[in-house]
Amino acid sequence: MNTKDKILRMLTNKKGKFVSGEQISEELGISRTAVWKHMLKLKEEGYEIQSINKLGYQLVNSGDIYDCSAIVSKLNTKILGKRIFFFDTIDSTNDELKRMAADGACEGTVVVSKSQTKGKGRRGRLWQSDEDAGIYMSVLLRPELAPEDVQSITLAASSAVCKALQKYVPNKLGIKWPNDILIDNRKVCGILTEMTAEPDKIQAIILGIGLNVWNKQDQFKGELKETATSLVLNTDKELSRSTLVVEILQELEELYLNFIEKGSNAKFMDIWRSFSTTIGRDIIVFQGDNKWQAKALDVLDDGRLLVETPDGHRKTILSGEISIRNYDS
Ligand code: BT5
Repeated sequence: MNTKDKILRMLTNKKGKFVSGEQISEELGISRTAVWKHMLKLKEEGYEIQSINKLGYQLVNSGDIYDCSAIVSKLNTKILGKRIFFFDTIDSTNDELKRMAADGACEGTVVVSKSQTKGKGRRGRLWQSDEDAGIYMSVLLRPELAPEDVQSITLAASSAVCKALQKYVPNKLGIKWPNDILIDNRKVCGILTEMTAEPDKIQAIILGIGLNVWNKQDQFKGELKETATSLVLNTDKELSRSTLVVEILQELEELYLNFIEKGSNAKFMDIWRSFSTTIGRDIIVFQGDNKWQAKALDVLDDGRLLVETPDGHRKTILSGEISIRNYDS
């Protein structure tokens, strides 16, 4: 962390209170003039900083300043985001992180971009990734897990996102199996989990999260006008993408470490089930060209959906699409 980011962190931690120039200069071992110059730079970047003689400096408002410093200054994690690469634009944060992973990037490396030119969903689908509208980020994980456990990571991620978003849109969030996060049945966030693995061991998981934050309804293209939504359309709380990135990473780290270190997925399975809009519903399952009806009974610990067909047979579904009857079109 450079000196300017350290100062920003001190101000952020004390938001609403003054921090004296003397304290900053002593803690960071720099002159008062240097502190003052860093404050000027932060103000140029858009931070509203009040300075009062004898009291020092106070961060009044950081609005939606979205860059690496804004994230780093708020982040309090052990591994996730210890290395962050922030882009104005990129093809896909997942593809960029995959390239970094192939070059040996460490667990917890995060790629964030303000926009994507080839944002992608599953099976070659597109993810609308307008500049200054959403969060597009990917997290590199290297757990010692078998490849079949990868779906658990998707469940942990959607649980973490819901936990982070809950305070902005209380009682409105739902998760549709396997990876859609919905507000009032419209998609606000999608998660794309990609993996490289040996037959019995995961090498790297690239966990991509796309979250609509500032989109207006008419900014969505084509059918998304009817099916997508964003946070700003559903909350009057103050929104900051850097804060949201931090909150998601912190929630994700807690669930991920609990899973990896204690081998327990109970925590995120409970959260996942509590947000599920799928369990207990009549659904239509789409698998390749096949389409059939079932009732969703539960989600198993490994992420498979347990369903019952109309003739009473129970089956599990590992991948595919579902639509919820009398709910989706
Ligand atoms: C997903 O796929 O929902 C996963 C999306 C992951 C996007 C992130 S952004 C950061 C990282 N880098 C990437 O390149 N990707 C990840 P899927 O379940 O296949 O859903 C894709 C479908 O969602 C599309 O076919 C559209 O119908 C819909 N969709 C596309 N863009 C959307 C948006 N911005 N908001 C809501 N729905 C969208």
